[in-house]
Amino acid sequence: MDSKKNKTLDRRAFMELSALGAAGISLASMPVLSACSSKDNSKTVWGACYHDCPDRCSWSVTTVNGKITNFQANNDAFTAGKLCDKMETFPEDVTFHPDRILYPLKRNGPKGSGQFEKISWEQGIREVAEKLHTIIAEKGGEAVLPYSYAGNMGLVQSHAISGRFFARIGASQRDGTMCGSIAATGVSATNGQTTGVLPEDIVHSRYIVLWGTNTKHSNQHLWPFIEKARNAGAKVIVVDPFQSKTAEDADWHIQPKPGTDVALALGLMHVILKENLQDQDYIDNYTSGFNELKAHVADYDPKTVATITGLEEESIITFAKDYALSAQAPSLIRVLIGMEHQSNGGGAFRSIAMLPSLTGSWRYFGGGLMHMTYELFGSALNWKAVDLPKELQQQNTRSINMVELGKVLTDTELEPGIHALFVHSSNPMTTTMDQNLIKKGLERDDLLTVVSEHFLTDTARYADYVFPATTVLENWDVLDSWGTAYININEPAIAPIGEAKPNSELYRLLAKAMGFTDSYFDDTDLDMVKKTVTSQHPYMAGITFESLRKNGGQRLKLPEKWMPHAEGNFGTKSGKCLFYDLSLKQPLPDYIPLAISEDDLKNYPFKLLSIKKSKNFLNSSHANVVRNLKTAAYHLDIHPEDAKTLQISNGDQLKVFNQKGRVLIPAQISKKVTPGVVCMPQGFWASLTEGGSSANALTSAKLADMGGGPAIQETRVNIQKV
Ligand SMILES: Nc1nc2c(c(=O)[nH]1)N[C@H]1C(S)=C(S)[C@@H](COP(=O)(O)OP(=O)(O)OC[C@H]3O[C@@H](n4cnc5c(=O)[nH]c(N)nc54)[C@H](O)[C@@H]3O)O[C@H]1N2
Ligand SMILES: Nc1nc2c(c(=O)[nH]1)N[C@H]1C(S)=C(S)[C@@H](COP(=O)(O)OP(=O)(O)OC[C@H]3O[C@@H](n4cnc5c(=O)[nH]c(N)nc54)[C@H](O)[C@@H]3O)O[C@H]1N2
Ligand code: SF4
Ligand SMILES: [Mo]
Repeated sequence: MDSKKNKTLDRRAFMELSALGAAGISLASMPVLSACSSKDNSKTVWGACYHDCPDRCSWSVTTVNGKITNFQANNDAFTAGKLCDKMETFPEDVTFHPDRILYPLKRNGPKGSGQFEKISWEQGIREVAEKLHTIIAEKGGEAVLPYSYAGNMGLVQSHAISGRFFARIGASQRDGTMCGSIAATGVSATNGQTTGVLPEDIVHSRYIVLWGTNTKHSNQHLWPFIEKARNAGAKVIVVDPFQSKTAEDADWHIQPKPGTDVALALGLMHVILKENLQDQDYIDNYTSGFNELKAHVADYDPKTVATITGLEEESIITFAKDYALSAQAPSLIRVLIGMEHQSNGGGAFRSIAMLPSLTGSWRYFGGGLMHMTYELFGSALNWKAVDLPKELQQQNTRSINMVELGKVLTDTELEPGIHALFVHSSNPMTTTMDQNLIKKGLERDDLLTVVSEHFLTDTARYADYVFPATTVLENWDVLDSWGTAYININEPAIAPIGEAKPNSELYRLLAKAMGFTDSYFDDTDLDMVKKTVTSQHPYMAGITFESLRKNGGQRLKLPEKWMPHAEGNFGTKSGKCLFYDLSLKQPLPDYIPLAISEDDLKNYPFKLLSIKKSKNFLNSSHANVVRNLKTAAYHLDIHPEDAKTLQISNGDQLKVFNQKGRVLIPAQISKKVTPGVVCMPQGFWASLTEGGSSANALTSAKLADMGGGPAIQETRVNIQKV
């Protein structure tokens, strides 16, 4: 991949020419000042990973005379003394990376060219505020679209001040549907909540189904707990259309066709009920709609399900029986997010969530369903500190689904159209669907694009103004978690590098320049951190700002044996698990095949999975680190039968294309996919790939059945050798 290297060099050369190369300083020689020092000028602070990762690791950072001398994983039960490979070298890879943006930039070449000049913060803020005033006066506040997402999950830096700023100007609201919305809506339709078994308790499970989740990549700190269960005799089953690293290490890899999980789950129910393996007492006491479900799954016999899923009838029957007979062992299903991005994604999560109530595995410690944990923090924290103040809560401005960014930026009928786009903590040119349409939008001369970033990402290259953001080592924050029960604060270890400022400060400065004097812009980051963790909720017993600052992250004080549904107590209105819900468009989950025209089937015969295959990327973050690029699997997995038909050999350069765009990528012939399915990694920056486009050049803004999220994996493509 020489071209990749050259492009990196080009960008570096540009940075140096623009006098930005001064950032190229090694970790050891970085002359930064710490906020406060002890006698020997050394200090250690606690921090936590800001990524959109279920593990939410924590660490300590030691500095001597303001230089980082140690960056170390916490030894708590979950982080267990080890960060993932991508984060172990975080200071070098991100904070001190030579390409890091350290000064405000103003575009001085065509949009997308990556040509910028250095400007002062004063000039940048003044000019952006002036332009914003004009746009709001002429088009209205809704002509402004804020676009931030999963790049930084800290409660302060993700939304606290930026949220107030955009509400204050009456901007359009960004509906954050891209990750987890389908899954959470699906599971909640059944259980009324997503929180089930807690991650550590998987050690008590003895039949573990990792359904559509690549634990060894995406949830790495759960794996040691699974190993522990395994050592005690647990079986691990992975259900995934792709042979992931996790599937390779499983006792059984069940490989259905993508998007058919709802049929598989209903098929398991069919067998369980036919064999009378259900826990009728649990069903009678704690669920509703059993009779309707029973009648419904009668249609999902193993033969029908085998046809839909591509699995053997025998496998479906064995899976159903093993799962049901292990209910007391107990059995646990672990779901996460990746499987949601299908047109039947919500239905899949909804139906899978019914299985533990059918078998009664919730009654046993370590049994049931494991999903997300963010609800634990919902009442525990003092959210008022970071959310909108009362006077801004009645926002009635329009909401724009973030998946449709390309569409709204190019929609000439939209009233008002989008005339200002503010991006922070996201890289939509790489991570959002329909890359070419987004590019077309970002190329508009009448669009003001403002990006706050660490790097000149694919998105930042299209900005009119780029503001340098601090990294997690340079700012305060508080981090809840969607995958653990730990709460963390993050204390800055070093002063901001160059002229970088926290996201919060960017929006405070903009608010001031816009003439806003509202007191809610005066809350400092530290104030907000302190207030957020100051709470009388029982889960926060013994947890204070001081204790977190002294000891690092703490686990919420939850009841000792967390068995949320041992006796029902579902989060639904009735408190019951809902097998059947008349209030939903589909009262029962059903497999609804996607309508595809004969022509499309013929022209685009392959189904494309574009997933988080590169262990050392976090979506598009860390994807500019040369070491990570070298080890990343940039190839298209294609089954030997398909390769034979297309006369493709290993390593052949391919053009993968459809109506939305095309991607150039080498072939890797492998049985990791089944015939008719191909798989490429997501997260690669288009500007660093040969051909200048990456996975989302092929995806569309098509939505799934629930939650308003994208059916990313419902993408069809054709393939040619180039
Ligand atoms: N290393 C690394 N870790 C990450 C991330 C990363 O980019 N890199 N991203 C983080 C983020 S943002 C998230 S949301 C989580 C996601 O965590 P996961 O949900 O575990 O991750 P994914 O890799 O998106 O999806 C997992 C698996 O779902 C499979 N899958 C796709 N379609 C289907 C289907 O129809 N049925 C079934 N059964 N399986 C299907 C994929 O093949 C993939 O192997 O990971 C987080 N952790
Ligand atoms: N094809 C395909 N597309 C996908 C997915 C998929 O599986 N397949 N997965 C989807 C999922 S689950 C997710 S969560 C999204 C994630 O998509 P994004 O939200 O775009 O996440 P990242 O790619 O991690 O980009 C985050 C950017 O934020 C920047 N950043 C980090 N911290 C800060 C900060 O403090 N301040 C500022 N200003 N910037 C910061 C980083 O440098 C990085 O460039 O991608 C989605 N896109
Ligand atoms: S990305 Fe995930 S596994 Fe890696 S350090 Fe952060 S929280 Fe831990
Ligand atoms: Mo995500």
